[in-house]
Amino acid sequence: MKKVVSLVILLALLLTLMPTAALAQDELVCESDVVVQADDWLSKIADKFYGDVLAFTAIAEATNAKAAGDDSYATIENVDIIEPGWKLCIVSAADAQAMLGRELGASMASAGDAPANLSGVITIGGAHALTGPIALYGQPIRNGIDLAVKQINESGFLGDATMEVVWGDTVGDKEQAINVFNKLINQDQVVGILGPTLSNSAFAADPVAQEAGTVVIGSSNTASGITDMGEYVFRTSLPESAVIPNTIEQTKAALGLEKVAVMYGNDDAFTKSGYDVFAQALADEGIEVLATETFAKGDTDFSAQLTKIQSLEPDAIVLSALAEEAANIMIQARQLGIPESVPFIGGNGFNSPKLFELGGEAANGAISGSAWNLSSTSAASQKFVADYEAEYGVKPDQFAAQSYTAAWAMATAIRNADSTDRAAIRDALDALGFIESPLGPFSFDDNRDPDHPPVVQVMSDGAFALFE
Ligand code: 1QQ
Repeated sequence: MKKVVSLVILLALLLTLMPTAALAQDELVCESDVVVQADDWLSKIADKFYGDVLAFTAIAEATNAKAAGDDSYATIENVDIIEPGWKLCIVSAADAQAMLGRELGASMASAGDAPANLSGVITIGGAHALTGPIALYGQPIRNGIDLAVKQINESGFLGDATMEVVWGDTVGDKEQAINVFNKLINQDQVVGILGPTLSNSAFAADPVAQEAGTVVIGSSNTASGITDMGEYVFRTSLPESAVIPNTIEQTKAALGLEKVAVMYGNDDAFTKSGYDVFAQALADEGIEVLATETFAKGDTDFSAQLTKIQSLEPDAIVLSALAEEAANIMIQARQLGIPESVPFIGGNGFNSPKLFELGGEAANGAISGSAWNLSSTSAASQKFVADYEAEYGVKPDQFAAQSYTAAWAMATAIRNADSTDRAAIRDALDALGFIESPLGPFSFDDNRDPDHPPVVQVMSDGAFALFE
């Protein structure tokens, strides 16, 4: 059974069910079409088409009546009825705009009515690694948040109120993260927290927020189990478990991987969790693991592990590491003579342009599972990149895109709650629906994790390109 549905994507409108003027079938010009593959079609389609063709809306009615008909455009009133096997017609953005009668991608968030009860300065906490080695992640994260807050305030998104961030430096250390959380919650009386940078810190500090009934949104915590800490814990960062299986599948298909060596940091929640996910994904793909070597934060000499790996002649080196150790490992591997034809494959830890600054040429060709790529064609992403560059003079990285999204999610929840009550903000965040974001239409799943498809990036001449 194949049905054809015209698709004009504006996922932000999905939940509002657009009133649908029936569109004559011959008026539709499909720029391309896509067959719904699986139940998670929505996020896949969003990833592929969001921005070119914004809005999904029902075009006609009586889908069910037409369900059996092949190749006739159906009108739907409820997107939930779309099933695998349906063929969707993708119309141009211009047509989409004409059909919807408004500009696409103009507003960031699918927020409710303007808030009536908010006033003054609403304080949120920013708890990130602003100094020390982890600041290479923390600084772009801070930039993403500051940019979002500036736009939130300039646009009057919170009505009479403005949003302000009180910053605390976690230094990438879990004890510091606990101190910062305690200060933000008890002394600064923040209504919610954005942070912390590392999963390692999140496992220590998020329980403080959970205990105090204060929302915390991570935007770079990618270890398994983060949101299991409680219903006040959210994240906009795709976990390793959502990026790595896809990375291994794609690199196997493209490079014909049969046997790899694995290295991971065994003293960090993120690098250990990434390792577990890699090990499972490699097993699932039937890729042989020739050796598994470990290291610890701050190590600088990796020659013993790499010499062993070199002798085994792997097709690739799978590396679960933070950027500083990753860069040193790459440099030493190339110095030892492990050729560039043996790429490094990593997870979220690689997703910093600093990998190239620290690793230089040795970082070229590094492949990483990611949530976002700079070249995303979506309107929201391109606007974000342009705004970020105008503000800071450099291009954003994935973590900035995720932190920008987290700040907008927080603001949208405050606006929708029309309250600064911590529990009300949590509930509004839980009920967020979709917001537009650089990551694509963004929503939290039932477990408060992000729900959108991953990408695979490759470091090429100092910048991330899509791995294809
Ligand atoms: C984590 C990570 C790191 C790469 C943070 C930037 O993903 O600690 O979860």
